[in-house]
Amino acid sequence: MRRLLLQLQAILLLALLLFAAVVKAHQQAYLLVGPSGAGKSTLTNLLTGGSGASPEGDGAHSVTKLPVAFTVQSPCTRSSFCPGTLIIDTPGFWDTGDLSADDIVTLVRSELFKHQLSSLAGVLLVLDGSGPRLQLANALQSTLAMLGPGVIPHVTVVITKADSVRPGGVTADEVLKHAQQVFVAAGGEAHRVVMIDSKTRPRATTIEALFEALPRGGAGGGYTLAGIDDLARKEEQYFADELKANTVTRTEQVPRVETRTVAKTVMANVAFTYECNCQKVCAKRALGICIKKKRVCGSCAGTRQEPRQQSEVVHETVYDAKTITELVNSKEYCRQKAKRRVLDELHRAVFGKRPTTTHQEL
Ligand SMILES: Nc1nc2c(ncn2[C@@H]2O[C@H](COP(=O)(O)OP(=O)(O)OP(=O)(O)O)[C@@H](O)[C@H]2O)c(=O)[nH]1
Ligand SMILES: [Mg+2]
Repeated sequence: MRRLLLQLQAILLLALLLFAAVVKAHQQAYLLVGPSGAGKSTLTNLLTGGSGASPEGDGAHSVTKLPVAFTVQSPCTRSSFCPGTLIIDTPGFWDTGDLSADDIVTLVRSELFKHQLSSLAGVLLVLDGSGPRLQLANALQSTLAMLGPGVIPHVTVVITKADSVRPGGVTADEVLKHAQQVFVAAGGEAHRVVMIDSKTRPRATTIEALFEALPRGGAGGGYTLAGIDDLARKEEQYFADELKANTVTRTEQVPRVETRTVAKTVMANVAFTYECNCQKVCAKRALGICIKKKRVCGSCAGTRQEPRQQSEVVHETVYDAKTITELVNSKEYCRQKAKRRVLDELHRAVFGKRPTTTHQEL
């Protein structure tokens, strides 16, 4: 019975470890960039399965004001994201309000840091395929300026609104072909350009088409944003600071039993003999007269008290001063505080002294 229980425990542990590994494997992030009104937020909602989670606009006004990460909720299939995947929505390239491209990257770093990720599995450059001009070349330039020159292999160009009627009778295929040419000229691969329709096609079909064109951001395959490793280093430094600040030292008297041998003087009864009952008896006679006497005594035994040296084992309670070092708050608390400090620093770097009332919390 005991053995069976142990086996069950081992199986349960293995299953938990497997589950943790699977969840960890799905912890990856995709960044959506592109001009305002292109359909980034619509796509974010489609991918995460959280309809309306990221507010969508009417295409005429810029809506998304800050980069925000959303987590995929829907169950995964062979060709879709799994729960835990992060989709980071961003403001439109040329309509970022008060934020510079650097600010946006700082906030994207902050989102990745919050979710303990150090790289992007892919970047989705979202463009409106219904307009008179795709502006892919410009958008690619902005993407490179924002994320760095090494990002191209990690970019997937997503052309939205495949369903819309284009001016001048241009077909969706022509838009796609043109985009592939521009992307290949910029160093990209043609199969990483995809045209989707988030509105009228079934969600599964759209995700499947998109999924085919995405780079797989598996182990070591992602794009690491410059400066992201510094955040982890900073967190470790702040964690060490917090541990120090939360450590107190006090002295405690700890009792201990000490055993030792001591010399002791005790009075003991000691036996002794002494002369007793002494009398004079005749030792020599001459002519009946005693001419010499001698003293004759008996022997008597007695006891008397005499001092003696004795060793004795004594047990004594003594107190030692012990220095005790302990944390006033848990390690987890220190870790959270260190993370918070890093995030606050990023927040300050972006918003500085500007009023932050309109900004969402980092
Ligand atoms: N017909 C059609 N409309 C779409 C598609 N994708 C997005 N839209 C519409 O395009 C408009 C703009 O979409 P958003 O998702 O808000 O665009 P955005 O890129 O997030 O815009 P900003 O937040 O301003 O940067 C909305 O009215 C969407 O409904 C699509 O595939 N087909
Ligand atoms: Mg948006």
